[in-house]
Amino acid sequence: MIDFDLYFITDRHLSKKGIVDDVISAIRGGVRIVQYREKEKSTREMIKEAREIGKICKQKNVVFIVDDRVDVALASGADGVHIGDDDIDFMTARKILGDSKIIGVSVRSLEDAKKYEELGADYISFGPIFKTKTKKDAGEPIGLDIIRQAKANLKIPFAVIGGINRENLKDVLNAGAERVCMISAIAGKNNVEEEVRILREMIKNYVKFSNNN
Ligand code: TZP
Ligand code: MG
Repeated sequence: MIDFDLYFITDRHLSKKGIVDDVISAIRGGVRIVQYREKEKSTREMIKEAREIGKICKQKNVVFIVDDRVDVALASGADGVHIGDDDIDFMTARKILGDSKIIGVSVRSLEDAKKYEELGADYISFGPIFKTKTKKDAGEPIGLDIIRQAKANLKIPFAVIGGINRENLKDVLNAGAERVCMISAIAGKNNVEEEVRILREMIKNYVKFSNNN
């Protein structure tokens, strides 16, 4: 079963040094999963970039996921794809990718999470937990309570996303989250490696502490 703590998602608009540099730095800082997220470039450009990032991830044994696009995921040899409501439907993605690839799904409710768990999703991400400027159509924040519900009801791993940063990370960990996705809180930093290291330490220490108590 796929597992990770901090999930880094690329964003070329927020990036200070370019997304390839960010991925290298994030991996140096300790992330074990990277998502290539690109909404505007041509398919050909996406495949080129995804191949470059995928190669870096493979060398370091880091899971590589492509956002939205099953074609780009396949063409770049990615480990899987991450889809939401506006993307290819889950069953079609599974049919194309087969059982060996990872499929993550974005949801806003436990009901949808259960539905995708039953369909065979590998992980779920809930969001936006807080307000976010990164995804314009993310909708209203769903809040922290979903974390308690997910912990009690899901068997597959789940992550949280949306407006999470160094300041409010404690709140999502406190609510029981063990996996956190971040875009701006990492991609917008000058020193991505250092930021990732700090964030991962916070998650590891917190999860260790709460498991001992
Ligand atoms: N899905 C729900 S919120 C979001 C996505 C992709 C954006 C998260 O970005 P940030 O900068 O971590 O708030
Ligand atoms: Mg999507």
